[in-house]
Amino acid sequence: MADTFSLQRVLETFRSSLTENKEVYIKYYIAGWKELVSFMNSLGNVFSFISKDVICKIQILENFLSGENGSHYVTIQSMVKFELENELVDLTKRGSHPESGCRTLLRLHRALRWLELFLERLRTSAEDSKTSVMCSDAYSESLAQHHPWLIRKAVGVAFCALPGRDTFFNVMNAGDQVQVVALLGESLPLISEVYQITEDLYAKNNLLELP
Ligand code: 1PW
Repeated sequence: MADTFSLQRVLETFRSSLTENKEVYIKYYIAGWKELVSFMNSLGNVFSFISKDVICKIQILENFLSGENGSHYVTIQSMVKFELENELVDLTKRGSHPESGCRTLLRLHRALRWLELFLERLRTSAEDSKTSVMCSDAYSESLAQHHPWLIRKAVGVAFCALPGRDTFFNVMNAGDQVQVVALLGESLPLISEVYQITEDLYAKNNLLELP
């Protein structure tokens, strides 16, 4: 994992994650998340409880990928097919498969929607906009609906400690604000496409509410 975040690399990993027939490579999906973790880490310690959970989920998926059934975990599509056909997913209550690939990836998938909404707000924000407000608005619209009260509170506290808009733009490491905005404009449709493909796949298989 590189320590210095670069928005350009996020763009590249999400671009690499799409196969020719629009499936999603788990390897690159994870790589994209690793970049985002390094982004969160550069925003300060307040985000460490959030990045810890993401790192843990990345690790679960990496273990599947490098495990004996690794060949079934090449794309999200092949993972869903493999785990469902072999009854490796707890569908209604956590039981014998509490950490399936499907439920683990679903958590990252929901968080990706937050990220997408937040980056879109950042991209179109005015100079005096507050990152904490953009972050929490994006959060309420997406991920918060899947989090219990305690987590929502803790996430809210982390948002309050976020650095300002200028720092965000600097941390993205992609030139001046005009260049960052342009790169965001290029990255967001890709992130959004990966999100939508996953969403449709999960919806089709009734997996959007996995416990
Ligand atoms: C500034 C850009 C940051 C974008 C990264 C977004 C990551 C959001 C992750 C929030 C995690 C909060 C703490 C953990 C909560 C877990 O309970 C939750 N995990 C997630 C990723 O939502 C649900 O996982 P669980 O408990 O069902 O295993």
